[in-house]
Amino acid sequence: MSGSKGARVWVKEKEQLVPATVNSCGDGTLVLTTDYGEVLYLQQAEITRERVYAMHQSSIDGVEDMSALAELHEAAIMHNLYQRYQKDNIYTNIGSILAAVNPYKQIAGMYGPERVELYSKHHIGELPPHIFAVANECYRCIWKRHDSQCVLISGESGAGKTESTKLLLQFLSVMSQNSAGTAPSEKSTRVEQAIVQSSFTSLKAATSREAASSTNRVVRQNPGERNYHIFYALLSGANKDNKSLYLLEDPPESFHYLNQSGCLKDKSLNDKELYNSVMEALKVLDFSEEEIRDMFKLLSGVLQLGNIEFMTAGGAQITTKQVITNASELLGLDTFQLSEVLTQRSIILRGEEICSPLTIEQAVDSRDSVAMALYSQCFSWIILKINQKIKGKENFKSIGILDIFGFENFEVNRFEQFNINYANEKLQEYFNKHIFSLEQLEYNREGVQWDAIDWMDNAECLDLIEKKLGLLALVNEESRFPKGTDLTLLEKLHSRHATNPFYVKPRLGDHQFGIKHYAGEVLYDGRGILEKNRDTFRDDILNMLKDSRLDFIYDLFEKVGSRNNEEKMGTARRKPTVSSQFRDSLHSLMASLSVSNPFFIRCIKPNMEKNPSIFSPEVVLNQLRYSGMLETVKIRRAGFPVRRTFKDFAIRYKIIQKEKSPSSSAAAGDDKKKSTDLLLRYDKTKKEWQLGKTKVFMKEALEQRLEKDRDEVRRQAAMII
Ligand code: AOV
Repeated sequence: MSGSKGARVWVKEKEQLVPATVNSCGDGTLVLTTDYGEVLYLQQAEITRERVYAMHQSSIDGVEDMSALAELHEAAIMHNLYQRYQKDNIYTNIGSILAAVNPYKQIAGMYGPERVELYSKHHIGELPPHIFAVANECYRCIWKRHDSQCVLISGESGAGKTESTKLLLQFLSVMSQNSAGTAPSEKSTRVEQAIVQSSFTSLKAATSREAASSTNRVVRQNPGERNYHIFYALLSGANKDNKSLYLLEDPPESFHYLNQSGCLKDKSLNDKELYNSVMEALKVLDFSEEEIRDMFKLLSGVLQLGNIEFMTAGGAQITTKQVITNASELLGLDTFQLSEVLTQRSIILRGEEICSPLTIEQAVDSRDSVAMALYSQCFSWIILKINQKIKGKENFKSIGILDIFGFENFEVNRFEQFNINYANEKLQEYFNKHIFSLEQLEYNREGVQWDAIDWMDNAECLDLIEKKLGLLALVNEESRFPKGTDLTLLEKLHSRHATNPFYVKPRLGDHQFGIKHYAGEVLYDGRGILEKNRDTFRDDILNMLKDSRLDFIYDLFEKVGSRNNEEKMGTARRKPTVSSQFRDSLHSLMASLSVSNPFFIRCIKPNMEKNPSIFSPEVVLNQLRYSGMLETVKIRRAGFPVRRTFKDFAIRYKIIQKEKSPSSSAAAGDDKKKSTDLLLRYDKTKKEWQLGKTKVFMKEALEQRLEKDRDEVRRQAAMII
C-alpha cells in the first residue's frame, strides 16, 4: 500500500472507518494520526487491506455531490461533510437532496442579495450546492411541471430547520418581486402566493413550532429557550395605548411564563421588527383589526394567567387578586368563576355537582392547562384562517414547506416522543417511497436495466404502529376503557406483539415497551400515556371558557367536545383521542404530499454544544444513519433520476435539436426517434441515459447540460427578437 509519509488512508478502529494520515512507515510499524487526533501504531501483522487502505482522490479532495464519491461508506460521506464544513461549505448535494450542516455562525456573503441573484440565474448543479439552488429549482418546477411542490426539511432540534425555511422564503419572495414588473398574466398569482408565504414566515416565527406537540412551551421552557416569539414581539412592539389596553405595561421579566428560563432575548431577532412584520402579515392575510385585537388580548390574558399564584389554606387559594382580575378582564371571564375553576374541581355525578379542593400543584396545573388551551385553540384558528385565504382558487399550485421535528430518543421517552417518532416514521416512508420504490417500479415498468439495491423498508414498523390491533389501536382502546391503566395497557401490548420483530419487550423495566424504528430502537415509558391520550381537559374548565363574554373566545371553544356530554350520548360520537387526531392529521398531510413534487433538505447538527468549530463524528454519524442518506447516495448513483416522456422531451428540446443540426429534417420521425438522435449527440456511450417504453431516463448531469443549452438558445432567440 501507499505507505509514504503524508499519505491519506482509511483505518478501521473499533469497527469504524476513520480518516488518517501516515506519519511514518518503517521497521514494520505503521504510525498513523487519525483526523480526530489519535495516534495509532500498527504492527506488520495488523497491516491488512481490511484494516488500512489508501484513500481515494475524490475523498481527499472532497466533492460537491456525494454521488461523485468513489468510496461509498458512512465514513466517506461523513468525511466529505467534515472537509466541506471546515471550509465553510455547509451545503452538500446528494443527488437532488441537500444536506446542510449547521455552521452556528454567520458566514459572510452567504445569503446576500447577490447570491440570490446568482442562484436565480443558474440551474441546479451549475453552482456549488446551496439552499438557494433548491429554492430556485423548486420555483422553476412549479412552472415546468405544473404541479405543487413541497420542500421537506428535517433534522434534530436546533439543526437549522427554521433557518432553512426562512432562507427558502427569502429567495422565493425576491423571485416573485422580480417577476412582478415584467408580469404576464400568470405571474400575478405567483406574486400573491409569495407574499402570503413570506407573511406566513413572520407568523410562523411568531407563533409556531409544531404547535400541537409543543404547546406546553407556553407555560414551561427549557433553560436557555424562549417562549413563543410573539409574546416578546408584542411586549416590545405594541404602542402605549395598546400596552395599557392589553395590560402589558410591565417588562417581560415580570411575567412568569417568560422569565423561568432566564432567556428573554434572542440574539438573532429584533422583537420590535418582528412585531411590525407580524402586523403587516396579518393585514396581508386579511385579519380584521378586531380579530387582531382579540388575538392580542388572548395572548396578554395568557401572560396574566401565568402570574396567578396560590397558597394553601384548606386547599389552594389565590393570592394574587389583581392578577386574576386582569386575566378575567382580558379573557372576558367571570373572576369568581375563574378562581373557582382554578382552585377546585367540580364533577357532575348522577346529576349532582360535587366539588373537591385542589392542592397547590393541581391548581398550578389547571392554570397552565387553561393557558395552553387558549394558546393552542388560537393557533389552530390562525392556521384555519390562513388556509382559507390561500386555498379556494382553482388550479392553485403551491410551494409547501414542511419543517418537521426530527426523530427523538431521550433518556426517558414519553407519549410526545411516540407521536413525533411515528410522524418521522411516516415521513421516512414517504421519502423511501419517493426515492426508492417509485424508482424501482418505474424502471421495471419501463423495462430499463438497472441493478436493484436493498433498501430500508419501514413498512413493517409502521404496520406495528398503525394497522389493525397495532400499538395505536391498543392505546386508543385502552384509553376508552374506563378501568384501563398504564399497566393493563402494557400487558396488552406485550401479549399482542411480543413476537413482532419490530416490537421490543424489555427484560428490565416493567413499565416500558420499545419499537425498532428505522432510525434505531427506542424504549417508551408507558406511564402517563393513557392520561395524555385521553386529553383530560376538565369539563368545568371548558364550560367556563365557553361562558366568556368575548365572542372570540367563545367561538374558539364552541366546537370543542365535552367528554361528559358525549359519554351521555353513548358511543356514537366520542371525543377523539389525542393520538387518533394526530394520526388523522398525519394521514391528511401524507395525502397532500403524495400529489406534490418533493425536495428534501436534511439539516445536520455538527455538535451538541452549538459550537461553530466542532465537528463531532459520533453526533453526525447518528444523524446520517437516521436520515437514510447512505442508501440515497447508492440508489441515486445507480439509477437515472431524471425522466421525461418522449413527447415531453421532444417538445422541450426541440429548439436545441434544430440548433445542433439545422440541415436534418427534424420534422420527420416520431418523438422517440427525435429524442434518441438528440441524446446520442450528447452522449454516444449511452452511459448517461436509457430509453424506456415511454420515457427517456437520464442522469442529472446530462439533464443539466441539455437545460443549459436550451436556455442559451432561448436567450439568443430573445435577443434577436
Ligand atoms: P431548528 O429549527 O432545527 O430547531 P434553527 O433553525 O432554529 O433550528 O437553528 C438553530 C440555530 O442555529 C439558529 O438560531 C442559528 O443560530 C443557527 N443556524 C442554523 N442554520 C444556520 C445557517 N444556515 N447559518 C447560520 N446559522 C445557522 V427546533 O425548530 O428547535 O426543532 O424547535
